[in-house]
Amino acid sequence: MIGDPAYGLLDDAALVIDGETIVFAGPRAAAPAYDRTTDLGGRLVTPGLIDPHTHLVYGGNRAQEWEARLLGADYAEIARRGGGILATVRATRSAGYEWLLESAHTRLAALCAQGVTTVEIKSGYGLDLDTEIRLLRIARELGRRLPVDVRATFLGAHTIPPEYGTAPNGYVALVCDTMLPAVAAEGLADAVDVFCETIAFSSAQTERILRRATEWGLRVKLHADQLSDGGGAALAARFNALSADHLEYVSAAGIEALARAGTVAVILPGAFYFLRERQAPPVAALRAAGVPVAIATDCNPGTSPLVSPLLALNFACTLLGFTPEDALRGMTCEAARALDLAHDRGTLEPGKLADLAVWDVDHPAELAYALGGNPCHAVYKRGQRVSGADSNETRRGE
Ligand code: DI6
Ligand code: FE
Repeated sequence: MIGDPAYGLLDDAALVIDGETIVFAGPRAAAPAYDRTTDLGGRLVTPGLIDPHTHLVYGGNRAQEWEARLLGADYAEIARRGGGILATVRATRSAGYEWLLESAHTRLAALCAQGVTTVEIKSGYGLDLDTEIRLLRIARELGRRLPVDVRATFLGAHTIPPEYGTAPNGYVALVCDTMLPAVAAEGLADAVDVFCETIAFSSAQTERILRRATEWGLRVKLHADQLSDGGGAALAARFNALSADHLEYVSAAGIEALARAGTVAVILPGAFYFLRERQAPPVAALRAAGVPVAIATDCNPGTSPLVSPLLALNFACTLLGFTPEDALRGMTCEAARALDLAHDRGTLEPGKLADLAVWDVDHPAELAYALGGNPCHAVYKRGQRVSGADSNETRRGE
């Protein structure tokens, strides 16, 4: 592999791992004593990838809605007619726990196979107390079943369910006074998210929910300014949100507010691609203002049925002006910040978890370059190899 300082890349490097933790990362010649070695055959090693925004627990799929959109139907219009998120809510409510768990397991396993070792999973396709709790329990169960750390986010405020169609504030009250306390009491969520948008929750409703989440000691994040500029970024910043996500329509004032608050911008290139959006999120302006920029798959059935972190990197470069290096940072160190996990993951340095992805590539730009295929050779989670070939093998062709 070619050393490339732009990626902080080292040739002929070694990592020394003690239990779950990296204790040395640097030139092989400088490594401290160790008692067992694994030769990775000169392959590229990166931090395990981090996907900081998914909705991967759901019933059904929306392939026919996608067909209708290809023929000219509009996403917001479909939602107003009771399709969109509500179609998935119907399918999710009627699916059993086991089926939801198994189908989500399959999607998460696909992410893990491409090097993901930490994932955020939102609820939001239940929209009643029992189903939202079921989705969050499934998110936690997935973290026990697969070698991946799961951060669970309560997104009860994804849209107004049909039974509250004419009384949206009644649903906001249910979220604030019944669902949030139940979720918090059971320790089922690490954060709370709201879809702040004309077709979902107004800023006043969003603010009410964020205030209540903060009272319960939960960090917040926001689906902000995706389809219109509703002042979502500034609202997220006011609540010291971990992240503001989407941001296609964020204003200059919103960008300034994010920078001041240190809130991470999570960009979702899969949704931009799949909705065939015209308005790209202002990535250059976010960077110029000093906002950390992360990338996620947004894996969901309506706007981003994407189970490939590497394709998310590719779309970010091809469609949204990321460099391959910025894209990789977006799913490693910046994604760790978006989940408040930068203290123990996202880079390869002493003190961080030994969450590693080992790649069959010559240069890191290849991770974002290829369309399809899977160059992931092995994955280590907390120091243990959880996928890939046995140790001490040499690389093909060498
Ligand atoms: N924004 C999105 O892109 C997803 N949720 C959200 O708040 C879409 C979810 C869906 O269409 O099912
Ligand atoms: Fe989303």
